[in-house]
Amino acid sequence: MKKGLTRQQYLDLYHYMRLNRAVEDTMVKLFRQNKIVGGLYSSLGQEAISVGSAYALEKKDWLAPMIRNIGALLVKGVPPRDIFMQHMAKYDSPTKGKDGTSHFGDLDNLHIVSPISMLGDLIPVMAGVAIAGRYLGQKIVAMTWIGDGGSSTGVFHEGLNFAATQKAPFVLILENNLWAYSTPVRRQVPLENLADRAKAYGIASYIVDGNDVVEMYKTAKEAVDRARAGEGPILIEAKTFRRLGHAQHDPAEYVPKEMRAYWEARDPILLYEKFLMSEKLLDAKSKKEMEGKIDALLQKEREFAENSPMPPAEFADDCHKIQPKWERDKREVMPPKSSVSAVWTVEGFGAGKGSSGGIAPIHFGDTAGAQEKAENEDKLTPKTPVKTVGKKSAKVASARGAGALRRRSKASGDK
Ligand SMILES: Cc1ncc(C[n+]2csc(CCOP(=O)(O)OP(=O)(O)O)c2C)c(N)n1
Ligand SMILES: [Mg+2]
Repeated sequence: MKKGLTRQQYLDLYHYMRLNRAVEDTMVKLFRQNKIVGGLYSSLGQEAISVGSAYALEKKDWLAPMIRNIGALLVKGVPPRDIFMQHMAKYDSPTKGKDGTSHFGDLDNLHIVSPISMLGDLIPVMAGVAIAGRYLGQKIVAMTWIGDGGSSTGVFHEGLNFAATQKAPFVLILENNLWAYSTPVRRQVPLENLADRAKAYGIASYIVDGNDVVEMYKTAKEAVDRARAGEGPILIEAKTFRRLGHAQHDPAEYVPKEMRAYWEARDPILLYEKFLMSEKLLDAKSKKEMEGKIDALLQKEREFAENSPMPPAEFADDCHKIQPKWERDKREVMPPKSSVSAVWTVEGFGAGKGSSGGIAPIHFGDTAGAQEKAENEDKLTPKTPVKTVGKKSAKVASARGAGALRRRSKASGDK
């Protein structure tokens, strides 16, 4: 086969993209009927990113979606009815109507961390999840998504730097859809490729066509495998386009017509259909069959959601008395119970020299600067111990010290 996946994998990717689009189309109808509580965001034209990247995860792995990642929730196993009910704030929804949009998680079974509205905040959180999994010997990978706009927040940089220093098994998908609200990417970041941000943290990165689901999956799979193998976090920039406005309220008239036309011709589902047909993995009959199945499923799921009651008014009373599920028995999460000991080490830790020339008990001796300093100290320290420092030798030592200081200043370019 052309791109090296199994037949089932090819068809799964197609199924989830179609399901993603159909779920969102249904929600647009619900929104227009005033049945959605709060905003409605769209991933139209970005389905290949959510689906292709989440499909690269194993069941035990963790993800945290953002507003355009309903496809990832579906791949992870969230039933469409939960997505409908959550948006409608129904009592049977995952948050029992206490929250809206896709603000829900499932820590127990599906390993989904609820989205955080503050852009970028999921990065340190998911880096933490990744490290926690390693600590407990679970060999998991954590994944989340961020937009081009979100990649300019402070916490994006703090989070990724933290993940990099901890070598967290973490994959970050940067969906560069060219717009953040009405701000074009070129007006908020002076980079051609946002993947270049990875260089600042010394981590690996990829650039991928976000409208090609197979390339998206293959890239994400490679990144997930590398992160799981201990290579540390990986950043994937997926190039794409936000086909609709920021949310339903935004007609996005600020987007140039030619730009929209260019990307509409590159619809990820239509492109993939062409590929599947040319590879004889799909024909008109099997396509119709799949559409029929999705329609029937969503009709059932929508009916269930619409029939679910709104939460009773009294339920609002204990709105803020949510008991955290993560309050587990301490013994369950402490190291003696885990199958591995902590794996991170600081190379050279404890190997440096103290100011007296002896081995220091605690010293980060792994930086070039510290080594250089230790060598300089070696040169400057007399081989035989000096018992008393006379005026003359003190002058020499201070002159040498000043020389060393000048040399260092020159090397570092200080004026
Ligand atoms: C820290 C922070 N600043 C601003 C916002 C408001 N906000 C929500 S979405 C958004 C635009 C995000 O653009 P981008 O990251 O490119 O994602 P896209 O909407 O294109 O998927 C903004 C400014 C926020 N939620 N968090
Ligand atoms: Mg954007």
